[in-house]
Amino acid sequence: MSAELWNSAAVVLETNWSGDHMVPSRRLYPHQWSWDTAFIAIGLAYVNPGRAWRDLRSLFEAQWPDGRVPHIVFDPATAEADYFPGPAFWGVPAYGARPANGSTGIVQPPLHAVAAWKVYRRASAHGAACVQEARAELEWLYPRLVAQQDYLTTRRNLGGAGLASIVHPWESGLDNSPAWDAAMAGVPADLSLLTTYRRRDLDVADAAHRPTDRDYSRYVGLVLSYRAESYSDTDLLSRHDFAVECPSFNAILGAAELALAQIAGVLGRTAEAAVHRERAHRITDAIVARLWDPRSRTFHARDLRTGTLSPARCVSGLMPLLLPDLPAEQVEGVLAEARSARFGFPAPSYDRTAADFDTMRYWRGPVWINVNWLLRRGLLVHGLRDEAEELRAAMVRLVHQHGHFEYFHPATGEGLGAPTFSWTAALALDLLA
Ligand code: 9WN
Repeated sequence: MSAELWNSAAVVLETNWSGDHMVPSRRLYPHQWSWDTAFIAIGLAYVNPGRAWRDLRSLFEAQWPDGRVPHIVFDPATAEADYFPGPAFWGVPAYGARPANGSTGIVQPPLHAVAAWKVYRRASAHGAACVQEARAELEWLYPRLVAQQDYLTTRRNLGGAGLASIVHPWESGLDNSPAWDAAMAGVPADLSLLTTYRRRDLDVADAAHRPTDRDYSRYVGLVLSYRAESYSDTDLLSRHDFAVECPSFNAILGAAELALAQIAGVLGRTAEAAVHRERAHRITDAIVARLWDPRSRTFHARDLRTGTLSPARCVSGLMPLLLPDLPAEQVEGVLAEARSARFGFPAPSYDRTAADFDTMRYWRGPVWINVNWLLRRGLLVHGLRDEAEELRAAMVRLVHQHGHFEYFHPATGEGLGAPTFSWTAALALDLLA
């Protein structure tokens, strides 16, 4: 089974390679996405480390002067009509080394330091030249990764407690998660906006599996609001309708500091390594102080506009397990939540017992491999080897039986969304290795 799965995963990554970057899916997502690039690099490390570095470079070549790494880097060879919202809609000047590429003005979870560290660690399996290349790539990436963290922990520190806020659901990577329902209720839903724009995703995916038009009208409205001030973060809280501290985004932010500490270590930057470890510690403390709910014993998203925690119990609430300093009370709570009837292995994106659990609709129920991969990593961080192995085996079975789909039905395992999806294939390689 594993050779067959390995080969099919390698084929997906070969097919989705576009010269200097990987697309998540040829039809649905024909550009480069930020956190996809991180997951994809983790798999490419096994079959083509040169492309893992190339992909990360292509993304960071589009980094903005303020340090933000855009959530999409557009491919100028792809027509505007092939993805909505495309480069003309975002209206962002092309920054950096690839001037023909536009980008979006929002971000995604900063998993790239974790990915770079994993690609580096794998290099020795490919020989001395590969180790040399990996070290040079780390040198190139390190200051850029630091700038990305600095952007998120300063300009996006909208709540003042040291966590990064997301200002659009797309920034979480968990687009229509119920975690945003309460906060999104305060965002005007102007359905007339969609008469001006055309949802390209509905041409290539089942409408019942995608966010609704109401969601999209809010997504578009939020981009228009951020775009109106050229994506400036100054005074954002007082003039923008969505600002949330997400437990998953911030757990990845903390994990990135720990990966940066490792990277700084191999680059001989000992003093910086200590600073990264200290930052990770502070992020962990802030996540516990601001996002832990002692009644539900899991983490929830905080809406900065109302100061309240979302009542929804989502897979994002399990992600702080990624942090090694997480206190025992929180580790136990999250583990109990993960093992409960609400989740189980592999974990669905939302509480199975919730009245509005939706088996088909994107981040409102289906199983996704990337968040389960992160959950497994969290289990390993806390020495929960049996649980980690159970989850690994469940993920491998799912992908082997149903294919490299974007997401999966949480009861039947049926594949949903894009059928040859890059991060599912890439992470399958890592799960098999
Ligand atoms: C919007 C590319 C991306 C992922 C996200 C996933 C989905 C985009 C969309 O696809 O979002 O960014 O058009 O729905 O939710 O996590 O990065 O794979």
